[in-house]
Amino acid sequence: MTVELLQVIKPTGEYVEEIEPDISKDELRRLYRLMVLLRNLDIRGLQLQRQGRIGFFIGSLGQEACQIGSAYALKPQDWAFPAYREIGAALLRGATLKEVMNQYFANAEDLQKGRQLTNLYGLKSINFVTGSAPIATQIPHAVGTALAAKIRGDPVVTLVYFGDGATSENDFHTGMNFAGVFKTPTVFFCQNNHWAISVPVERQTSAETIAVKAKAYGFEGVRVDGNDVLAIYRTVKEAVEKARKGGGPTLIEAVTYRMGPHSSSDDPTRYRTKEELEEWQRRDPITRFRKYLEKKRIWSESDEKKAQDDANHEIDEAIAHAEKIPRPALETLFTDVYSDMPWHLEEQLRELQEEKGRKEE
Ligand SMILES: Cc1ncc(C[n+]2csc(CCOP(=O)(O)OP(=O)(O)O)c2C)c(N)n1
Ligand SMILES: [Mg+2]
Repeated sequence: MTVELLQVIKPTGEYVEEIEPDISKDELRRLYRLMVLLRNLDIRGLQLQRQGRIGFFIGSLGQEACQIGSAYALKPQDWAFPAYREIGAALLRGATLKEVMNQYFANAEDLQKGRQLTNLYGLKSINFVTGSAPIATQIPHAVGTALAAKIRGDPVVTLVYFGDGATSENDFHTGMNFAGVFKTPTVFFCQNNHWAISVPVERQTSAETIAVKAKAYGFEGVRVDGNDVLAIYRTVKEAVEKARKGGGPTLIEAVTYRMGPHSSSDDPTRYRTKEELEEWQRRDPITRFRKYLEKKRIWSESDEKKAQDDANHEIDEAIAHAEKIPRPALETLFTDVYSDMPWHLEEQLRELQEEKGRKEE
């Protein structure tokens, strides 16, 4: 029952030519630059939180290949259902850094008007559903959307992101079972990053792998090296194409590692060893992809410097903009909830405005 781990790029940067996906040089470079942007954004995001400039941060350090490789396999009409680490997937699908930063600062330009946790971004125009903080709730949503597409005959696939911890939730079972029975066009993308906050993956399941669980639901499960962007792209693309052709769902287990803290409220040194982290740092997905690009002679030292400088410059600009924008207006607590504001919310809004007026006197 063991499912093998698919790898295209070896840790040395060597690659398996027969399974190397067909991506142009410019596109490969673009994907790498996006991974660099995401890495730098992560580092800066945590710093902003530590400096007290934003309230909370949840990053994806070490999971950049998972995000970029998977989202790149989707078409614009497909839908992504993220958990809470998938800002890289949003950027790939067309979110701008400025929009993302407005969300970090929960300012008046934040499309969600401060209602969501940092990085739980969503944007309708890119079919990117707002992030789910309650673990696994997005799984049945993705399956339901896929079923709707199937009934309507729309060539739409849904891709749902979740962690190893989420596989212990009822919603994982509900979604997997429903998808298997109704053969919905859904790709289940589990980022097995070995930890659910402080709970190791060994405590989530005694199954040999997460991928094998698909068998019990009547569909295919595959295991892919989660630090190999090309292996991920290849695997997700196959699953997406199969789903689009009516072949039903696939469960993909991307084996990776959360190199940073669970969130800005977590201290991983309390539950895992330095050695374990160092072992995974040696498997860094960005270093691996860079070695591959260098082997193919399409990446140089000066490209690297430019990618780093551009990323940091873009982040600086987005921060400078977002920090200048004031907080959302008080009324936004009540607006955008119902199309017509009900009487009890009108009453609460009035009370709050009166209270604010009193304080300002
Ligand atoms: C239903 C529910 N239970 C508990 C939590 C608290 N919680 C937040 S993240 C998390 C760990 C989830 O781990 P995993 O699914 O592996 O995702 P990862 O954070 O590793 O990406 C937990 C238990 C929650 N948000 N929702
Ligand atoms: Mg996890």
